Amino acid sequence: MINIKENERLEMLNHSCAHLLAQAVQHLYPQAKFWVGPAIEEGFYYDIDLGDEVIKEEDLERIEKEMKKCAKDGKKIIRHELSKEEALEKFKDDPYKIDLISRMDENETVISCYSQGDFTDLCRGPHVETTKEIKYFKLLKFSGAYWKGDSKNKMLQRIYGVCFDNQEDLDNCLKEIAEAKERDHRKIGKEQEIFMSHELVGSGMPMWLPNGALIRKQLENYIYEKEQKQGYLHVYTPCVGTVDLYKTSGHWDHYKENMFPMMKVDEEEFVLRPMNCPHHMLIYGNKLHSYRDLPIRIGEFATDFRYEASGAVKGLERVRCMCQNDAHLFVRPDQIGEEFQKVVRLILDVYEDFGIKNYKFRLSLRDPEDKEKYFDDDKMWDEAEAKLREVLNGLGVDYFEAVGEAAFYGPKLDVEVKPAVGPEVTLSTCQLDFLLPRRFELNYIDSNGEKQIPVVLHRAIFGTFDRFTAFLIEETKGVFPTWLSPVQASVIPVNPELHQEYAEEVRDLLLANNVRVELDARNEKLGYRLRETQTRKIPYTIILGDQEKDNKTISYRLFGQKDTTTVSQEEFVKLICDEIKNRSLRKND
Ligand code: TSB
Ligand code: ZN
Repeated sequence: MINIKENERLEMLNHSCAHLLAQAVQHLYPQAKFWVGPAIEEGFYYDIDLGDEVIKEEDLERIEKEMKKCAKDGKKIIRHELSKEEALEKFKDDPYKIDLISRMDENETVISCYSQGDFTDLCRGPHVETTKEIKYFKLLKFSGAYWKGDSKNKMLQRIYGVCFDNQEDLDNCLKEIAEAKERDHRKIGKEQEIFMSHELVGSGMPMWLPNGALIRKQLENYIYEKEQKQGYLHVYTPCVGTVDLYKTSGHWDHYKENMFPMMKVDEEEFVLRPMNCPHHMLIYGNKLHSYRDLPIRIGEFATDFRYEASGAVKGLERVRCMCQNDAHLFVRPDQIGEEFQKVVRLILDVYEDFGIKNYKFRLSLRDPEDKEKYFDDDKMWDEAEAKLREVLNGLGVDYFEAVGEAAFYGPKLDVEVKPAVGPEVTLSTCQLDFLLPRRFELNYIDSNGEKQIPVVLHRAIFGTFDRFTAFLIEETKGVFPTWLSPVQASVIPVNPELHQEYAEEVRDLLLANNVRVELDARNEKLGYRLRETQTRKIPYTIILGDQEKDNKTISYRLFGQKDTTTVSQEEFVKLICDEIKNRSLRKND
């Protein structure tokens, strides 16, 4: 998908198109007041106060028509400069513009406006020369958006659109948007009955349906095996903790706005936990440790609750109740490099197993100026950041650095992926932490019998099962590898009257070999039943007729393919079971 912000001409054109949108809206809704209308990566938007009016789907077309009319007039887009006083006077009836002007920098003595015909907007520019240039555009969607993004403020109407220099580019972009909508995990998740939401459970609280639960269980088994092989110790802990626990960890001071409010039970003050680190710190502290015992890797598939803004929650990707594939690795300072390297290798290994190629490593560092967010120990930060860089360079992986994105307790490596719709999100993460072990007074006994403080690596390979599943749905477009498919094979007797018995024999054989199989002996046409295996994206369709029955063979088709292969029962069982056991990617990928 093209990034409008990376192309100066397109950025200017989209910004001008936002003004054209505002001009059209002003014609159609004389009460309209305008907040801001920037160009964004996907095009542009404008936030508009329409009084009590709420934009509806059919309004977009009407506004678009008016925009075309305004553009045709071919009015020149003219820049005027005003002093701050003049600007305040000119826009005195518009509280939004007054707000913008009064917040402008002291040094900004000249304020610019752009006019096109009967419409003037406060704006830094630049813009195209005439509205005639704004020809190939489309309004895409609308949503509510709180003024300044604050839910205490008024909800404005946000209208999105995109603009290009020619029809072909616009068509391509619209095609990509349509494809992305098809891939959206919320759409596929519904069609394939993976998850559902219900207002009685609450927003950001999806429920995993049997198909989704099955996929999640496979993911759990997969990563559990990998972690066991690397010596992780898995635990179960409660999804609540006391306020004091989170005061000890520092989350109460640094993370409170992301937490659900406190609840009182008897004399104890509880919170739903947003993170599992404090519980794992206590588990480490439950025993004495020698330097020889380290690293100690405590893992958990742990449920967490976070307050995410209602406008931000999204399907399984951004939820308020999530399950992390979490672990905390307690290491000696001399083991940081090796342990961090192991985590990065595990991430690479897992992504390869899933065929995931579209991701970026982001090394998140502190902002040395921000003494409030980050604990104040420059030496520790510098050493930690250098260590992570050294490992990444040693492994030869590509990464970019992001200043100011570190957690309050240390620098981290994040894996960034782009969902079908919306901005990039973090999947895997590995975070170095010098602070929590101190706060929990953790230690180990070194070779001289002295107490030393361990370092902790927080890491989540899948991130959460929720977000990883959302991403996997979009990556695969719902065509999961056989080992993850809720139904792995569908057995279809050509004529149920003649072939049902043999079909049942084949189904039972596969069931006995732990294949998730269904028998479709419904009294429906063969073509109809075959089509259904395709819409349900079932990996193997087994078609059994006279020949198969007489020869005790199996004829199968892979999802998305027309040709049929015939093999013996033994061969088929081996073929499908090997594919499942090896967790192979789809053959036709
Ligand atoms: C890795 N304490 C660490 C842990 O030990 C931690 O909680 N890190 S985190 O805050 O980055 O969260 C871990 C992962 O959870 C993120 O990388 C991201 O993939 C996932 N995640 C975070 N917020 C959400 C959410 N609202 N919905 C779904 N997944 C989320
Ligand atoms: Zn943690």
